[in-house]
Amino acid sequence: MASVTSTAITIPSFTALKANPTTKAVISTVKVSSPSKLFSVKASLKDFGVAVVATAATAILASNALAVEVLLGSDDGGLAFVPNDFSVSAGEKIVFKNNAGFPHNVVFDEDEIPGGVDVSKISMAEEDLLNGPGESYSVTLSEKGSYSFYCSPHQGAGMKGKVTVN
Ligand SMILES: [Cu+2]
Repeated sequence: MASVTSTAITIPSFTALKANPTTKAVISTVKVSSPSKLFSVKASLKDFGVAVVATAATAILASNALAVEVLLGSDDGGLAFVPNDFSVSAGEKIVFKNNAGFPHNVVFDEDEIPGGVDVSKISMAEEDLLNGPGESYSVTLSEKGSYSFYCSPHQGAGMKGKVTVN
């Protein structure tokens, strides 16, 4: 106990001790030890997030070799998928990449995909957005057939597309 209080007392806890000397014992055991635990939890979460982002970026770079790229937003700023009607082979990766007019996303229409395909496994969530230049979303479709998709922020503006998997 003695070592905990001597190392963990910080300026905020000193202020608390001065402000309320009658609860000195409680403050020194509860208030002093919990902030250091909070800090360590925050630090490890932050490190974890950075590691996940780095891994995702590496995976995208490594997998671009055999991929079809679809631009999100045309070069002139139009709210469109470019191309908006295309074909891929089953199992071929499709990379949707922010180009202009973002934020965009890629949501498949559950009523216009082959039967048995789980729309939640191929779509971004309606509320998830690609906000920055070059950000991308990749999907691999293994069931043959026709799939329709749209960008939820720009669906009303006609940002829709179709892919045929052969
Ligand atoms: Cu969009």
